[in-house]
Amino acid sequence: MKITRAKVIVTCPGRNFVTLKIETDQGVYGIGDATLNGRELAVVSYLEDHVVPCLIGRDPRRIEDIWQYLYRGAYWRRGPVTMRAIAAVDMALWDIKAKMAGMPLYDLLGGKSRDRVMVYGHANGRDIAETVDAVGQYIDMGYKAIRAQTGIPGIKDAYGVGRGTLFYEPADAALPSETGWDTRKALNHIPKLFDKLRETYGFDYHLLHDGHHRYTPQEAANLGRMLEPYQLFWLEDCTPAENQEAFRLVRQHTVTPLAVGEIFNTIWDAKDLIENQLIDYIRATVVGAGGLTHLRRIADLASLYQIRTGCHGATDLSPVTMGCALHFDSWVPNFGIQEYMRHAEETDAVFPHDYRFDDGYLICGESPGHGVDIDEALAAKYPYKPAYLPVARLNDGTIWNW
Ligand code: CS2
Ligand code: MG
Repeated sequence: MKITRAKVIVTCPGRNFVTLKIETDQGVYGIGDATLNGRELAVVSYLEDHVVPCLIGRDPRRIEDIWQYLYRGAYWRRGPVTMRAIAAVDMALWDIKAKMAGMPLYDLLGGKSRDRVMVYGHANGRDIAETVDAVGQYIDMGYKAIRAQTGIPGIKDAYGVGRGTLFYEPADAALPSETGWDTRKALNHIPKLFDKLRETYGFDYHLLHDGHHRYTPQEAANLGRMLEPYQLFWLEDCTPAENQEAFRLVRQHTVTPLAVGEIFNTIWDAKDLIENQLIDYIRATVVGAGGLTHLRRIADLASLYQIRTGCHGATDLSPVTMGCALHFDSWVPNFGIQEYMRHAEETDAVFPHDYRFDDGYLICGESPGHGVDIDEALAAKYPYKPAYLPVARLNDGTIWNW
């Protein structure tokens, strides 16, 4: 069996997505996601110019060998562009193998460990009252877990607050828009949001919050401690993780569960965090961390320390990643939760898929493969539109972590 063609499809049905389609001499094809929000075309070139020529003629059944070939063979290991390109190939190859076996992908991974996948949605508002309302709407839709973000008085476009209460799309401008940040104001405001949420809805729902890399370790420890009475499911990205050791200080001072990893590319980004038990949830996902082949390794390492998974699932990961993630989530023994921001209707139409939402859970489809396809004719109607993530500045103009 041979790979005969691999094609990169760029489309913007509401937002930009990069998709890889691998075709074989047996008529079976596979689909992979290669979207890197704000740097999409770098991955397109990496795939078209440097990966596709190496794939033609290879046996698509040799997933592990092709993974190692692309990872070690590049010599320049790791990084978001390389690992997204490898992830796209990996997803497409698992899709092909599962289709050939006539099995849903989870069966090939080892079979289902659960019937349904608990997801969390994003509730946000310009102020506490609006966010409390938005959380209520999610509860009404059946969600058991909700991430809550709010506008903060005195901060221009605080992280996580979108247009309308249910949708949030940060990559909103042809050049990065400028937002503000003020840690003092945030530390004063965020606990009030969770106080109100618990007072309004009680303690039966899981609540989550994303710090989006804004706090120093000491500030993060302080926030974690202040949030303890509200028993969060997790506090995410409380401090940047390039220095994994930074989480030790946070950990020493709070029992609020910690989650990190949406920008991790490999197991090496998480190794110290996991082995030193500095986190509770690992957020690496299929497209970010080298596909299913590599994500499995991260999850297995995490399982030794009772650390559970919480795959990134924002709208900048295409339905292809969501489909793969749901097969992974259905199988992985140490599953925690899956993030689920709903895609726009146009996105869902371009990527026909067989997963579905039901009462706070996503249910993985049963069709052979990962269950997500691309409608190429429809995709062609939505040409690429440059869109960047924002930047953040402190009051004195200093660039901060967005
Ligand atoms: C976020 C994302 O989903 C999350 O937890 O941190 O919204 C993130 O900001 C985007 O994926 C960046 O594109
Ligand atoms: Mg996040």
